[in-house]
Amino acid sequence: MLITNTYIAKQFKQLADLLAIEGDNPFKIRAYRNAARTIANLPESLQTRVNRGDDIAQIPTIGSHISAKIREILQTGHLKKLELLKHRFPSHLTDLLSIEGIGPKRAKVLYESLGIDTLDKLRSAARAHRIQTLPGFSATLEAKILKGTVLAKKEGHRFLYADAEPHAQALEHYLKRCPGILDVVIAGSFRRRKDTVGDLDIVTTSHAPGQVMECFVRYPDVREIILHGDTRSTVILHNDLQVDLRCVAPESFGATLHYFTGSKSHNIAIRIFEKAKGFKVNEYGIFQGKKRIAGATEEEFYRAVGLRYIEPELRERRGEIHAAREGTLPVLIEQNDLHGDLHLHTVASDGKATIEQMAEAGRAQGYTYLAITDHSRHLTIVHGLDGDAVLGYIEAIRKVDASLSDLTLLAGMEVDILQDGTLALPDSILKELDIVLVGVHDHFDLTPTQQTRRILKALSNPYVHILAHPTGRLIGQRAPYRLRYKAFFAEVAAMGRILEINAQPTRMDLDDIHIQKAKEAGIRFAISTDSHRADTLEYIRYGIYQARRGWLEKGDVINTLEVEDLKQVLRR
Ligand code: DGT
Ligand code: CA
Ligand code: CA
Repeated sequence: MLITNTYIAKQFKQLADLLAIEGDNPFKIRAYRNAARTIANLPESLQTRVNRGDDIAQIPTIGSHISAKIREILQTGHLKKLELLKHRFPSHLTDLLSIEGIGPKRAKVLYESLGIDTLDKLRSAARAHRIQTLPGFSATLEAKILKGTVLAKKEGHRFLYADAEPHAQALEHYLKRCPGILDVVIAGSFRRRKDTVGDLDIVTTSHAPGQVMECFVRYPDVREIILHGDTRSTVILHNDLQVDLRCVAPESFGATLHYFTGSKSHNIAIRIFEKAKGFKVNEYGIFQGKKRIAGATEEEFYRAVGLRYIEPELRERRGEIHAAREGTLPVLIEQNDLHGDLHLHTVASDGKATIEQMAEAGRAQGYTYLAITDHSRHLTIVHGLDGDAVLGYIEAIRKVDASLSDLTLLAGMEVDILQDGTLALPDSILKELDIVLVGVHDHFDLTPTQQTRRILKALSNPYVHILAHPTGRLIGQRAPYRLRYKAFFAEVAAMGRILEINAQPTRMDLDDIHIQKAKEAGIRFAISTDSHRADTLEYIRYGIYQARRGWLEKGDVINTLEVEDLKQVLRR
């Protein structure tokens, strides 16, 4: 059993919190709090020291009473005294203490009079104004508590890019019509097209920043104003999304935009790099002494520091600064480069649209080909197709294809990878298909070695082209399954198999980091939407963003090929 100092410190902090809510002796409580702080900051593990025979009672603020308790934690994994207290109070009650304005006494009142024992209940009660009437509370305190709970929620919560996008666009549209405003750009992780965003950071320019602030905080979707300053304000929208807005003079626009686009590590790297040249770089510009050398545009900003312009998606300190200096930055793929979508479902399995409706949607996207790739039947996919049904399904696709002059339909399937790495359909059927995707839909928890072997075995089938949603993650819901990535990518490259970049907003799988690694290993990709409805083919842009964050160029992606060249690749 490995017991860290952080864990021990947490036990003492919880003990102090619960004793305080109970109303125990303040001196005892303070002693536990001090001990928790000391332990959290110790340079060496207490477990190591006790094993070595050190007398830990000699450590300042510890003493014999607390050192006995530390030994108890090291031996049993917990504190009996704390476990008893925990039985008396609901498990999340101490979370209330993390909110500014709530100490143990108030937590006790909230719990005993309103039954509040979680941050969610606290937030609802504050919103319903049920807190201000309690003894020892006021309307002002209630407002402060509400703010605190909203922020606490934000800390632990990130928004899917696709969920934040409509809010960002609506706000941008509103801001562009504010009096006196010149430029409006949504910067931060949103501009870098990260698959999730913590908050929105907006950079604006104006000669009258006060007016811009006034207009911003009056945006109808604002639920709370956290800060209303002269050149900077922060609000929370009704969906809990926080928005920071800054307003600067036009001559600082490029430098400010660069700073708030980030990422933080990209910024830090640029700064170190520039200090060597004797420049001073800050969010308002690049200065030599007092003289501004650059700042109005990002292009000018990069030029002044001796670098090529770096696309926002690359600003993650993953080699982009070196590449910008050497002139080896990638020419990133664009949505117009794509000629088709290679992963679509229809009513033949669990989709909602017919082949014809999907074809119509593909044409609206400007595509020249689509792969229809319904599921094979398996335990987890009840509506999938089995042996005989597949032949009729291929027939149906070919028939629609023959009726279309401007769009080629490829007959494909997404075939389940079974636990042992074999496929849910026999080769005799697979060989009838134009394109075969395989995917994992169960047994997510194999060991990395087993999972790697399982998937590689499936990919070694000569009829297989593409691995769909390669890591199985669902953002915020399911972690990726564990693989031996290095060996896996090397093998996939050697076999010449394609990895999918699945553009469903909750999947975004592969992710940016793995895309970059897989590319370095020599792998090619397909960017597809995995659409189950006709109106989600436009999700393809999320896949493009992810591909760009993974440094992909047009040549790395097979659905940038014209249909005849694609067929060549699939024929192999
Ligand atoms: P997020 O909101 O968690 O999705 O990620 P970002 O990248 O939008 O981060 P955020 O909102 O905390 O800050 C926006 C940008 O401001 C960030 O990308 C870079 C810049 N920035 C923030 N803090 C620092 C800092 O301490 N140093 C430097 N150099 N830049 C910073
Ligand atoms: Ca942000
Ligand atoms: Ca921010």
